[in-house]
Amino acid sequence: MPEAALHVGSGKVRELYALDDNLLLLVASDRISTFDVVLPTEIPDKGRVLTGLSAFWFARTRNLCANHLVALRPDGRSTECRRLEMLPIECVVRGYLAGSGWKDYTRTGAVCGHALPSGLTESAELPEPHDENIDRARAAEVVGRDRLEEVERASIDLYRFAAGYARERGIVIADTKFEFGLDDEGRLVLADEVLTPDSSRFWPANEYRAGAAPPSFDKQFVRDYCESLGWDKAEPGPELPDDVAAGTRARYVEAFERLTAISFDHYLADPEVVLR
Ligand code: PZK
Repeated sequence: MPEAALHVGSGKVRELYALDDNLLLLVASDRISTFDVVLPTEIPDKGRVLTGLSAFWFARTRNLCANHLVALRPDGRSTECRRLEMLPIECVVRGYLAGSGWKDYTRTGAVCGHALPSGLTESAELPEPHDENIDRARAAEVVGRDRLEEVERASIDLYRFAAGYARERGIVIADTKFEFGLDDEGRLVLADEVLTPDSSRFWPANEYRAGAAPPSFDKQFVRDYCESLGWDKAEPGPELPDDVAAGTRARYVEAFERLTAISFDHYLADPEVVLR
């Protein structure tokens, strides 16, 4: 817990504190959720992996979009961020037809107001990455048409860059979610955590094929174990055995090392390596 900081918010596995009027501290815990339930067992260093990955992407996408990152703390799990006026929309970009997008498509032939060609299969790569979540008409009412266009452009540019980069390193980023805010001058700023396994769907590229649901890069052991128990996916979730927790930690570390090409031990010794 940071000293002399006001707690201003909680996510499922993260906490947000105010350091002063202009600066927030975002802290990623080692908690893990599956099927929307936070499990009682932590995954050691998961928060550090996600914080390091997010900082890595912020450093590499500064030319595409300004972001809120101010500093990465030596603990490797906390970042100081500029306090913004957040836009009340979530920007989901899908490059592949998976999860709720696939479900919507099978029912309606469209995903959140984007009509798609007929005959697509589960996990099919989409002809164009689509930015969506709430439908666009509603989003335009909330933030204005010009701002929405700016957010869509930024989201798709960020996704294209990251998905291409990850694909060369053996990871498919099937979809991802961005959150944006505005600074004092009304400039668009990328916020929250970005392009992590918690904000995205990561698949191992060598196991990807259209027509099936590929395994999750990070959570597959946890999902398989939970399915093997016949757990009803209601609270409380099950404890994870040591081998499942250790295997899952290894997958997070592997995602970090593949994407950054930096050893995770180096990150732990000096988190700022991801910014250089
Ligand atoms: C902000 N959240 C969601 C994220 C939580 C809650 N830079 C910013 N400025 C102002 N507000 C936010 C941010 C960011 N990021 C983000 N809520 C407010 C959230 C993580 C943990 F508890």
